[in-house]
Amino acid sequence: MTARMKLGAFLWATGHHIAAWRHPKAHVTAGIDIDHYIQLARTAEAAKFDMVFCEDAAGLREANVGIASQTSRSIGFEPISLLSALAVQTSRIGLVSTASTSYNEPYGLARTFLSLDHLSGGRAGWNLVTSASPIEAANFGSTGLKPHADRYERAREFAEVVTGLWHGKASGHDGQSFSVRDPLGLPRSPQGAPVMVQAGASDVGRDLAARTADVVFTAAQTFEEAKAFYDDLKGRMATYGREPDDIKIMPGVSPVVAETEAEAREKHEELQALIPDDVGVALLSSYLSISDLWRYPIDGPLPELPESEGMKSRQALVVEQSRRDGLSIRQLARHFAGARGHWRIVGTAAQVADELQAWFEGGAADGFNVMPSYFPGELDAFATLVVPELQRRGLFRRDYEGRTLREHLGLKRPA
Ligand SMILES: Cc1cc2nc3c(=O)[nH]c(=O)nc-3n(C[C@H](O)[C@@H](O)[C@@H](O)COP(=O)(O)O)c2cc1C
Repeated sequence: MTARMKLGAFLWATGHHIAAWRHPKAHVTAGIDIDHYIQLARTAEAAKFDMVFCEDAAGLREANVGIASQTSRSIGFEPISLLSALAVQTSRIGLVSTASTSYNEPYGLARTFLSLDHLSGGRAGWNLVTSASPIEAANFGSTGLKPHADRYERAREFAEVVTGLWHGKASGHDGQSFSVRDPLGLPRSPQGAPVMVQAGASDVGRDLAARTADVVFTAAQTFEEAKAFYDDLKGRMATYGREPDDIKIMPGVSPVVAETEAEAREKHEELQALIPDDVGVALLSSYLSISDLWRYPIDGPLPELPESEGMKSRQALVVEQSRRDGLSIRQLARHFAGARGHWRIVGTAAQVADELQAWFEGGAADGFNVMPSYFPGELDAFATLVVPELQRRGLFRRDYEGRTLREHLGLKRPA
């Protein structure tokens, strides 16, 4: 049987394009409309996606409230609460939420995700992040963002405690950052343990993924970048006594798809034209971890930057693209605002499927986290145009074979 790609539907209020909320067909208060999310989850489940995926930040995405209020994600539910509601409105699709190791404790988080796993019949996953934003740090004490290495050291111990609790082994943990006495008052998960997802692509982030993750969510702009990341991460697995196939690598992709190429381009141009320059530059600043990018001429090049203590991999991605393509600050801002640093494909279903197939069969991805530009329109377009094309090519399932998220993803059940 041909290998099948994995697909996630990345939910995000009005859409992944930063100006999605200005699109005439977008739903402006989507972030706090449960019916909107139920509709999206059902669309993704009818299309046989492996999972819905939620990001998170326990704080505003942008320090300047005037700018924050002009983005596609100024309001939204806490995602584990949201997924608990979606668990009872769906029956097969996986439910994955981001949660931070910097602003939680492992016992509480292990309990929350294992509860979600039980109440969904074995469909839960945790996307581990260390949280790179100083804005979030300010909501959890006044000491600011912890250094990158310290965040990851805490994350490593955090993951060890959580997986131990899920596997029924970690009571009695007494470590550097955490001390846990009791087991969770819950039986083992219907899928053995919730699925561990990880998003972080720095050197230490990759090591943590190779050690603990079942799935990695990543950002890449080109096949070469994605392939290099894929080979590097799969190559690290042996160090931790794991097989390359024990981890599924899923880059984000934001397709703009239509019946004809001209129509897809027009849709894309329409969205790009809605980005206010100051919003684009603010988003770029956050990826670069500098606060005063607006001081530099917008039609000039990026200034020299110190290495980030925030999200190292995203900073490197932006700098690399600016050098490769010689882009000005304005051009870079527009480019990244479109898909927030992720890969974008504009075209017909066949063109989108060709590109996904090339990454999948070329060994650069095991699947994709699909990031529709605006909801529900672009998720509907992907489900009705691209999914059938992938199915025709034998690249994607026509129906669920299993019931749990682990089964959908083809992951081993932990002992
Ligand atoms: C593809 C991707 C998605 C991410 N999603 C989130 C997120 O939803 N919330 C969050 O706080 N951090 C997110 N992060 C960043 C992590 O919080 C943080 O651990 C960062 O430092 C990891 O990137 P690094 O290993 O490249 O430094 C994401 C990182 C990547 C690469």
